[in-house]
Amino acid sequence: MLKPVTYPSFRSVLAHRQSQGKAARLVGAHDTLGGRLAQEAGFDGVWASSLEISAARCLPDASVLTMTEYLGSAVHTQRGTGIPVVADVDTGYGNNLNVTHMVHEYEAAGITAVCLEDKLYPKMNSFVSAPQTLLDAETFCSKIRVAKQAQRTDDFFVIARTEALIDGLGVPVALDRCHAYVDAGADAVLVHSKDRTNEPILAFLQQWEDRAPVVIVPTTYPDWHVDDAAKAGVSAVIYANHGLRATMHALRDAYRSILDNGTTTDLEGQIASVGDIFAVQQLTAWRGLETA
Ligand code: SPV
Ligand code: MG
Repeated sequence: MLKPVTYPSFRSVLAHRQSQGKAARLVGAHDTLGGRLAQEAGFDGVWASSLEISAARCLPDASVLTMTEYLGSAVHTQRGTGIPVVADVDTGYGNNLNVTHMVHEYEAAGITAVCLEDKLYPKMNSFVSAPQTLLDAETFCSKIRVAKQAQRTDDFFVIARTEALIDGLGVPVALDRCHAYVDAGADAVLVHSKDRTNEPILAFLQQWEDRAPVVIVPTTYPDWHVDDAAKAGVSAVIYANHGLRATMHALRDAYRSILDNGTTTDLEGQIASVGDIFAVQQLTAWRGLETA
């Protein structure tokens, strides 16, 4: 029987992990296959990463793609995946009007959580050495307020992401902004950092007093064990781009091997079988429809 894939909301998954004293773990993806493999591995959710979605088209993560294109990737991922997608919606694609439209569209399409960041539109990926100028805090609070007003169900979850540390403004500014974002209605905050250690995040957590769940993206401080992060007060950890990076490595190795060896014999044991592909396609169930 082929039924549409069902999935819990991000809010319920986060609450469940919190009740276990654990942090939710999410991994970046840009398509259904990535989402399905994340689910198969046991992740709690999928991050519909703007970096991955744009890189999959060899475009910069710089507000080049449109909301509709990001939405399409997030929705394809969610439709085939039994864990919730958290959509990285960058700056909300413009001003309050764009944010409102974005929430209407994402929620109607079945996405249960979005993450809005406090940079200027158009934004540039946080790891690029380029100006990472922030929107003033009150204007961003206004975006959070309209996002929360626009949602149809109580379940829809809005994460407010501050880039204060990315912009070099320090922990006190990150704290001030996150307090203001929670006052404006944010369901959680994401504190991004490109520091090589977890120190700024730890300093943030020590002063945060658990006001709302804290989400982190430990790309540049990869050695912080998820359980230690949870003990320090982190509610969700996003491994934002590791799937894409693993894919690039694997494809390069496989393509090189084919060209260098002149056959694919060496590769056969290292790549998925065609049967494995049929399995993710649920081919047997689909073929059953031919004679149903
Ligand atoms: C993404 O994965 O698109 C993110 C995280 O927003 S980062 O690339 O670190 O900005
Ligand atoms: Mg992004």
